[in-house]
Amino acid sequence: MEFTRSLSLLKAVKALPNGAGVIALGVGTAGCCILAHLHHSGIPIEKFVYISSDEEDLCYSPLGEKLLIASDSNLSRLPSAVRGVALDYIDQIREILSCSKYVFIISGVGGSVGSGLTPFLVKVAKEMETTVVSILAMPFKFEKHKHFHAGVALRQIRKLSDAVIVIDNDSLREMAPKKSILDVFTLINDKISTALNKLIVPPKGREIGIGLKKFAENIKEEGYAVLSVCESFATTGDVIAGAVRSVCQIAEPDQARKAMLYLISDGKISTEEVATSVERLGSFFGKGSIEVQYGISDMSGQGLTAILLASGFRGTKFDGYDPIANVLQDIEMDDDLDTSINVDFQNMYNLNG
Ligand SMILES: Nc1nc2c(ncn2[C@@H]2O[C@H](COP(=O)(O)OP(=O)(O)OP(=O)(O)O)[C@@H](O)[C@H]2O)c(=O)[nH]1
Ligand SMILES: [Mg+2]
Repeated sequence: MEFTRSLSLLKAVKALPNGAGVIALGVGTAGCCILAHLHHSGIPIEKFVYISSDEEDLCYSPLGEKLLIASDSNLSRLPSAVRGVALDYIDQIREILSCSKYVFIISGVGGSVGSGLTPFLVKVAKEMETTVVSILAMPFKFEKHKHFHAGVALRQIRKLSDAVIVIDNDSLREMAPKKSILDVFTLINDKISTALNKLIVPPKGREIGIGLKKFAENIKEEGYAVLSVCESFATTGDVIAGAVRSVCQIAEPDQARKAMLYLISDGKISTEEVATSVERLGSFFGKGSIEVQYGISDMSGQGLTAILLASGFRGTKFDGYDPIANVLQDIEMDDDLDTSINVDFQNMYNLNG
């Protein structure tokens, strides 16, 4: 057991010396904010890049590269129009992505910037033959006006990316219903950052880990992956049940094909508890037949945290956010991304006339 663990650690380190070749892009307000948390966590990623149409989004961290996709304030802010403006920045985007092996693209969908730029960035990254993992925070239930753009963007991003991790802001919000929305975002972003850190970073010290290679292999398949994080001072069983409940609110458990469970313990989790938890998860998802990768670290005095990433879901509850795609099922009207460009017909007319 010890030997196998050391061997996988060795492979992960070999594949990823100090995160070389790994790039993380934060897109729009939510994406830049989540990226700043991740950046601050010290995760070994070679390049952090903040991209938005709004300058203030680029200031969440004093570090990292920044790309402002500046558009005229008189122009439409529809996602397709933001994408149209981004066409002028394609050389800079290719330069950012050059030499990348893995690209994490993080955004909140539903607004114009994340929904507009994320599918475009995924498309450019895939043309450069890198592995693209998109990590998407979905709008709250009450943000109904954002659901359509979120649904369309989610479908486009799923089609283009190697893997898509969906995060339900609502399920994480339920942990602190009385807090202000900005405090809730800080809490959620912290949880996302801890979860990615634990799942991706090779294990060190008193840890059993998963590492980037296994992480990518596990989620790189058809369908969606769903991330949930549950914290509690109760038992291991309770904290895992909380994480499982959050996943089941979003997707059908029978459809899951793989799962990763990471437990941050208070130093008191027994081998028996770990074995039971992993076995229960395996029998709960995917009609009782899925493979569960697991990781553990000890942080005394912190209570218990269960990070669960289940993958292989053919759909999620967010499919309903794009009713047109639901009606058309698998029929694609246009394979390419809808992109609006601004043409000044008045000036064209004057030039010709
Ligand atoms: N997890 C998380 N979600 C956020 C955060 N900020 C906003 N969101 C959610 O992400 C979705 C997209 O919002 P924004 O990121 O603000 O939108 P945008 O891409 O900047 O686009 P615009 O609204 O046009 O500026 C919304 O539904 C928000 O609820 C954040 O810091 N963390
Ligand atoms: Mg914004």
